[in-house]
Amino acid sequence: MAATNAEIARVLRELANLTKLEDGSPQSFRARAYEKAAQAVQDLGGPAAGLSEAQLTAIDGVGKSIAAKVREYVESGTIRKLEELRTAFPPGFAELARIPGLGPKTLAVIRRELGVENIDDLRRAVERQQLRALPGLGAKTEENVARAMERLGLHGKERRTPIGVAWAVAAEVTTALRDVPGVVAAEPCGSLRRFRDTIGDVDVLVAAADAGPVMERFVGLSLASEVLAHGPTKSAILTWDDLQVDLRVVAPGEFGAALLYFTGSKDHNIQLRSRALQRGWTLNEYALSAAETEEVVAAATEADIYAALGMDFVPPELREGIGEVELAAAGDLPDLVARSDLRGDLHDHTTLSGDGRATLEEMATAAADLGLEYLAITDHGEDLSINGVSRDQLLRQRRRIAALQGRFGGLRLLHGCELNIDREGNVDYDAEFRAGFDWCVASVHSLFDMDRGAQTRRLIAAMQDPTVHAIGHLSGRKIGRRPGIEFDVEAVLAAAAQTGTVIEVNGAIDRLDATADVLRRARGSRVQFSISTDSHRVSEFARFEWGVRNARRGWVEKDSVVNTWPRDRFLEWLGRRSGRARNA
Ligand code: DGT
Ligand code: CA
Ligand code: CA
Ligand code: ZN
Repeated sequence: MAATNAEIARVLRELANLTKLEDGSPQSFRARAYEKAAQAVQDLGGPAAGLSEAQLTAIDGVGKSIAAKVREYVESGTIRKLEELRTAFPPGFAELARIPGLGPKTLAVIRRELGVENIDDLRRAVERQQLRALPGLGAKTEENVARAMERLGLHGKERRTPIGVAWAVAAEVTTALRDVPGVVAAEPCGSLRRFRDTIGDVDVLVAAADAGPVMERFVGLSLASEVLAHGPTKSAILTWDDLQVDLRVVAPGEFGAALLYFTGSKDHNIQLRSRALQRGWTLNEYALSAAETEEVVAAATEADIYAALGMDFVPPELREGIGEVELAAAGDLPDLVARSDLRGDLHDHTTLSGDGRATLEEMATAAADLGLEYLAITDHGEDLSINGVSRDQLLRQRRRIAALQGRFGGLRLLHGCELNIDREGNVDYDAEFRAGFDWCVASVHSLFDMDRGAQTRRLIAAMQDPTVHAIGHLSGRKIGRRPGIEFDVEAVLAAAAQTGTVIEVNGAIDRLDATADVLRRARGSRVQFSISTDSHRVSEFARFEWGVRNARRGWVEKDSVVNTWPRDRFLEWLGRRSGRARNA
């Protein structure tokens, strides 16, 4: 099978990360070129593997030398330069670059002077206070590194990987395995299928009569840096990101039982097993069967097993053993939002924001192609230092939107803005100017370290502003890189309900914000949500899937999500809400 675009992009990103180490600079020009090319390949309409070197070079963002490397990868399954870099910087060492404060230069010093090659070495060096003695480091850096390691969950067996990294790995593995002759299904399970925001290891389950060819393909994958186990039906590899992938192959007739078992969670499984026992049955990874006769009651699909246990099907995102089993038995599960329910997107950027990569027309065309009924263009407010937009630019954009209205099938364009919440909870421009927008999202983009009380006051003040319709990415976290702001969740949710401010569920996979934990705490309240992609390029509309999964994990019901509403209902609600704001 030819390499997919995602696989090629993954390889180019690895080259970028290793090149930063080689060049001793996070700003490395060559690394930036690899990153740009990775994005270009990922956004490509057709398969990059089918293109000649000349055709690859013609892609915006792909130069001649990278085009040659892509061809080398497609033809040989690897790249000489990459192999060289992998030898120079083994996976455990490259992973250290994830820790804020440890730039390529510092890492090189730590390696040379202390022999630190991986996270365990680093932890020991920090414990022995060896970092502070090195030239240019000091006690402060050492403390920052220690704190970052703890925050990122980077110690020993507890180490967890951000879901975005694990998701891409699982997609590459399942895509490759589905291509093996005889494979009936290949699905990620475990915490990834439940959509936890960090992943211990990736579990993949395959249904096939003959496991042999699947195993061979798996241990030969180009993303495998090491084969940890290679058995007849069970294998495990380590990726270049130092992430473990467990593979299990089962007979198609047992797939449901195995999927249920390996999806977990452990608590959910334990509760299902005790329900089975009450009925004189046993439930394991092979089947639900009669305890005495071992006659199979159900095994082929998860739905069969739940039905036999007298329960509604429990969506994977709910399987945490926190009440979902009882509710499923009573037929009372929440009516979770689904991807097909979404009819609009309420947080999107264009090239007008410095960080947007698609024009207004390109965004509108893509949204219309997706079948969306409304799209809010929300470029950055002027207070965002690098990417902010002036009043004049916004007024011009408003006129362009008015002129384009009706040109994209049934798509209604809304003119909006992503405002910045300042220290006190004030937002950009002035109230009168803001009242000219159809839709305003207000987000925290600064001052992540203020205390809990100050952050809570700040969020609530922004919600009380009548021109603010929604709060974007509530905590501001970046999974695995930056913790979110701390705030009083109950108070903020109460204010959202009271002011009628929508809480965004941001679908960017490194954000997933509001978090599932916060969303669950809104259960039974009147808080309303939006599931938004925060797209900065056309390909990012695909983030809907992640936003929906995170919302489902947070028990969010369909009707509480305002962008599931048909256009007329949404616009009518928006009109009433904005009218109230004007009279306030
Ligand atoms: P992770 O990898 O830490 O993010 O979390 P999981 O949930 O993926 O856990 P993992 O990889 O250890 O195991 C995958 C699933 O297999 C787990 O969710 C449920 C099932 N499982 C594993 N070990 C046990 C066990 O000892 N008892 C039961 N009932 N189920 C288990
Ligand atoms: Ca796992
Ligand atoms: Ca596992
Ligand atoms: Zn933002």
